[in-house]
Amino acid sequence: MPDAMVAARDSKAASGTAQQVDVAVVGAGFAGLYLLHRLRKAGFTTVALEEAGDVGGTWYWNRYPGARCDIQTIDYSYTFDPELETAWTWSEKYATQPEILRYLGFVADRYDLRRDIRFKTKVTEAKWDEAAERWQLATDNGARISCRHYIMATGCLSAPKPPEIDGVKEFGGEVYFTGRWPHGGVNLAGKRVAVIGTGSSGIQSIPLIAEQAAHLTVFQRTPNFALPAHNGPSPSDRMSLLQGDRAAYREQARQSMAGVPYPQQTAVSWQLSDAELRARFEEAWGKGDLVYILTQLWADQGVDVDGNKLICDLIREKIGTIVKDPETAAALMPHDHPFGAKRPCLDTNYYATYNRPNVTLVNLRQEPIKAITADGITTGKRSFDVDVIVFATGFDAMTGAIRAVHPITGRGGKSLYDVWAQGPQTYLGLTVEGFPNFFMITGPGSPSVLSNMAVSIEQHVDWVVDRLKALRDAGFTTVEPTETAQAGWGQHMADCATLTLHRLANTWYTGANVPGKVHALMPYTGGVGPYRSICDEVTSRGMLGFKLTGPDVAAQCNDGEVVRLQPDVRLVLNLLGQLNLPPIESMGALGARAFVDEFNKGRPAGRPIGAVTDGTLPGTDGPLPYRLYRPATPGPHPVVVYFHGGGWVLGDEQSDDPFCRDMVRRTGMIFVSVGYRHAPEHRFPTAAEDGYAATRWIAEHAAELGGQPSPVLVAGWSAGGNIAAVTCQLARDRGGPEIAGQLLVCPVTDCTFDRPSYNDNATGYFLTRSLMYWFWDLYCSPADRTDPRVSPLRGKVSGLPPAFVVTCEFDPLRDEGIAYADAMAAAGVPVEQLKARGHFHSSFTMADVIITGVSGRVQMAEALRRFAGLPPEVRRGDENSHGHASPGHKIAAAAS
Ligand code: NA7
Repeated sequence: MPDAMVAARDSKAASGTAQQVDVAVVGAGFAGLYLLHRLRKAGFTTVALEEAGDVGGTWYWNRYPGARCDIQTIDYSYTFDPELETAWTWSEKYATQPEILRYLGFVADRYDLRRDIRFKTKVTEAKWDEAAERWQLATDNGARISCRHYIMATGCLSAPKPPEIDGVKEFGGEVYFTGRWPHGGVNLAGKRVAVIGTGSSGIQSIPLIAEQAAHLTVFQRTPNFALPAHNGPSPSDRMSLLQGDRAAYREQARQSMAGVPYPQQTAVSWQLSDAELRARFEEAWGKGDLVYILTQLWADQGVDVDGNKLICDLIREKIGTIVKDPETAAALMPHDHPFGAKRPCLDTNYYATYNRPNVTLVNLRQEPIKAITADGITTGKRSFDVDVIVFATGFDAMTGAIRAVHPITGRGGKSLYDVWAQGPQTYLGLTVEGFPNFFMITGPGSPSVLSNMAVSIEQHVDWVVDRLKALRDAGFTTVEPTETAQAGWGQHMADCATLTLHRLANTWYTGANVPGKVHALMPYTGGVGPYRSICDEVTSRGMLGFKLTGPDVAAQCNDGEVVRLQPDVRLVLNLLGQLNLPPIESMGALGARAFVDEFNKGRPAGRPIGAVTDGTLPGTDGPLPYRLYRPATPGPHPVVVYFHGGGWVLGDEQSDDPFCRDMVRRTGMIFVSVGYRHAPEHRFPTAAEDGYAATRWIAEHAAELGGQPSPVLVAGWSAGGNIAAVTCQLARDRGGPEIAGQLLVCPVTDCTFDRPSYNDNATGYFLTRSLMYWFWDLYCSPADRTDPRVSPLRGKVSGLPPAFVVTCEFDPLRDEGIAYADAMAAAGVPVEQLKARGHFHSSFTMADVIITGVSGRVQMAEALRRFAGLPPEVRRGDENSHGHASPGHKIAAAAS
């Protein structure tokens, strides 16, 4: 039904005076303005409803002293129109609030946007009208609105949080909120001022308030990490990059993780000397750039507590050198969250402000506020008489402006407030199941506040408007995500969250700042570039996860989850895909070995452990090399005989180095990685017999190797898992050695290729079916393949040591691994299985690359320790590496 007809019918049904538009937008900030511009260009009739008296969104309201952006302004700008970019020049590296507001006004004028904005108008209710397939909006100012699509461009930090402190109404002095600062400014000269809150708003305003006030008392609940902004003109290196190739600069931002054009850092902290770590930190500290220091120091800084703690210690050291009073300095040092897990701040003279004689810091952790009285603020220990209280207490972030502002009622009378009672659920952070034709810009589930908002906003707006255009052109009138797609996005969000350290902090990212709010990490942590590619994939796969309907077209629904891989697995596979590598099996054995050597050089070096030594052991036909990995803790340790992967053809005793090191740290055991001989030079049963002979020798010489005497344990990955499994069978049948347990990671266990995982994952997940065929052909003739020394599933599986069997969802070998585990269990062997969702064949051995593999390796290590009769916990012996120990640090125990 054409919109005009619907509109006519609807206006009779609802209100004769309803304003009829295709799309209604709430908000006239960065997102609302760009939406208006794009929608208008796409031929949609629109109206934007804005509570404020003018454009600007958050920059209209946040006028407190010192308010500035903290992403460099050249990056915090619209990029959709190159002419706009050259028509406006920012005066500073970090523009002030008035300048950003002027910019948004300039944009509104340039594109004549104000004519479609109803200012001083608040939506009081939004209701989906099922019959008309339109949203009906009520406002507090002027006509109702009937629209086909309803888009919330309400920002993430626009609903100020109440102060939650008793007695605010009793206070006789002036009260201000940083998020609602009076437009005429406030004269604080000569006054006794209290600031409550030390988030970004507090940290930006405190130095300026201190300059004006007779006395300033800062009430701090949680100290925050703040870095000097070193504001001034835009840095020349960034400017020349931008001006050198503007399009490339902008594109790099769009594909980056945070929406600012910085490359992905690859060096890991444990590869750097203390001097290099410090030099990198000092450089970042000198740059005054939040995104730089959050992403460019070392690759593990945002994903690993140890890598992160190095930065925390260095910042705490800086605070200690700036702030003269040791007690104040100590109170200002954050200890309860990793750097970056809570929004760090950019400041100008923040820490130095505490050296002023007219500034006092009150540590609310030691003396919480009891009440606000007529004269001031009373803590558990004392009273402070003040003339002015400034609440810099933050916002009901992400959901506040959507959930609580006005009732939003979707299909079947469902209220968004209720639907989100247990935390926000969205598809792509843009849409919600049960709420057709409803969109959010930078909603919960989008990269939003963990990114450069300008870049995310443009991406969201472009995606939404392009979709609306395409749907209109195809005759669809409603679009709504499916339950499956939304649940899948929730799962993907959770998977992404396990990668970062955000889970270790109580912040407004998780809703922890609002009493009673459900805790859930709300922004998408998977990065701006990956998010963009996911949105594009949704489109290219026929609006995957959306139901589309229209009066004259058949309904369409390509249901499904857009991301089923773990986020880091997806990134790795995409990178490998972009390399366009020839199939490994086309390289010949020597070429393939050279390729794997080269490939392995690109991995982060394994982590430091106690010692790594190389040696040889006597095999059946001569010496076999081995590499021994020893923990940093005092021995003797249990010994694990390890067999590397590589399809019996590739790899050597060093090729699973990062995995072995990681497992040594987690198990506290010695790993002896055996250099068994390879095909095609040495075909079946050489690898199996070498594996068994090596295990026998290692068990007999365990004490000489610094290990505990027998029993040993065995472990292996892929073809190495095959050798480990075979070794257990041979040891059982040939009179030893005694084996305490077996860890089989994605093992080859059988010679048939007809299980579903071989078909489901035949291509696209690095280990392909064709590569497995090649491995088998090089190692073993068809006549030998049913021999249990290569197909242990065909052998006797009872009487084997306890086993921990790991299989990965996207691995051709998945089903034969499960079959082997099931068969052993059925035969009475104690078996535990880890069926790793979203992982691929190499997930667990790519230690320090596939971070989502950590929990799996933790489980593997615990299993090995159980097999050896040890308690689950392990002292890694390197907690104090780099001399950065911090006893009592809450997150120390949460090492990844
Ligand atoms: P934030 O970052 O949420 O900061 C609010 C601050 O107020 C923070 O230090 C809070 O401590 C503190 N706070 C909140 N409620 C109370 C009560 N009841 N008592 C004492 N202290 C309290 O908001 P901002 O406005 O500073 O910054 C928001 C974002 O804007 C910022 O991250 C940038 O993205 C721009 P807490 O940490 O909760 O213990």
